[in-house]
Amino acid sequence: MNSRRKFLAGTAAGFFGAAMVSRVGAASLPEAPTRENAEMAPPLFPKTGPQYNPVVTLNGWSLPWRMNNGWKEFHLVAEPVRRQLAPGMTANLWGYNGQSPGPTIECVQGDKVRIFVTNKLPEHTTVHWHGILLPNGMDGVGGLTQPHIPVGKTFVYEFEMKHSGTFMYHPHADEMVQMAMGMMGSLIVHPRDPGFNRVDRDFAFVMAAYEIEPGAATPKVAEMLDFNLWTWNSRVFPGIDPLPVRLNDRVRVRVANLTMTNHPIHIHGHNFTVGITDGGWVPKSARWPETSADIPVGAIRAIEFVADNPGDWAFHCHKSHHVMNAMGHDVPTMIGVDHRGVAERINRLIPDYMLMGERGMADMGEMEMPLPENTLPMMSGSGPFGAMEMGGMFTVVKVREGLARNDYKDPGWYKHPAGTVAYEWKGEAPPAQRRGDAKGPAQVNVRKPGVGHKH
Ligand SMILES: [Cu+2]
Repeated sequence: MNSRRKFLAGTAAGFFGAAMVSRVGAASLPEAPTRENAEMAPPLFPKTGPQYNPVVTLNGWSLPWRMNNGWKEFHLVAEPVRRQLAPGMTANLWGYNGQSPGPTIECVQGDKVRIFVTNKLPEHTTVHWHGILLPNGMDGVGGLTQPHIPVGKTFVYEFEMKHSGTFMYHPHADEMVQMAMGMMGSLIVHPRDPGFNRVDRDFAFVMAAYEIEPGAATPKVAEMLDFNLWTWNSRVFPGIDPLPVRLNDRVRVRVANLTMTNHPIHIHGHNFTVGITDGGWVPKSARWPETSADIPVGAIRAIEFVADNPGDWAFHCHKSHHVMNAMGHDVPTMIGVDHRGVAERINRLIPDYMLMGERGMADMGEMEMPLPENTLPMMSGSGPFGAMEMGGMFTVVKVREGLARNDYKDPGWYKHPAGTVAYEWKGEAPPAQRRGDAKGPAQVNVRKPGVGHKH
């Protein structure tokens, strides 16, 4: 993280003009820390103000803040960013403070927050605080509750965090374009009592979908349904960090959905309950066990479980097309079709042409196919047993004994105790018995149905 001092100095004339920041004065505009990479930052423990148990943002970070006369002050800068979706592909997005999504904002119930928003986009914007109970004029709906933030200007939002939970922020200005470009972030309000529903590891991410044609870098913002990159915090597998957790930790994963479709988020080897929605905490008596939680569009669910089963557990969206990268959907099914020689003949005309295999598509997980610049294989990632044939909204929860309390480093692949891995049957296969084999062709008696049910 480096500071934005250069930017502040370079634009001082336009930036510290009379119209902005009236209440607090230009001199007290807080720094806007920025970040250039997609590495998962360690939890940001509070140095001042009420204590809380911070979250860890998947491939992201939390925005530092400062206290000013009882107000917690943050500074978001809306701006074009470059985001690596996974090694091999970088997208031109819009985001906040150097990255898309923007940094996670963490505060505590009862906090008075003041959020400065500077607009460095090529068009106007606003910020809406999704799920927060606040005064109408702070709600961030351009034209309805405030004038839009013009290019180059800074607006100030001030409100008290009345209830704890999991929320998000995103523009309510040219929404289709600005959200399709990646403008969003998590907003966490911790309970006043740090012991309330406490967990040992608390993760957060926002889901976004992009349509970026192979070889391009800027999303097609007019796309409504046919996206080819399904992301968690604007990353796709194998670019999404694993979630390392200590055996028997209480774990929470807060998932916000800003795509155009629902995502059934599924975990292996454990069951969970939904502990929070964007409306608040779910009472314990109203929770039931699940292994998939469907997260509707524009909604948030925080799942909670005890990580009592050691291993590397798949954690993914259960829509099979959402665990693929950059795939075209107009590929014909070739299973069972003998098309030997066809691909070779087409290849003479279109050198990189490839057909779906007649045995399925699994071969593509291993194949080293030449790809255009700046795109990702549809199925990729390799594990200790070979190709994982995944992409998109997929990662691994790594449950391990003996991790240190705040150790979020990847512990590597799970070492299975002897005799606990599925194995090949090497005995003799019994001869296949077919129905009727013993007596020759089966006899079929057909009887015409009569009137009524007697016959
Ligand atoms: Cu999905």
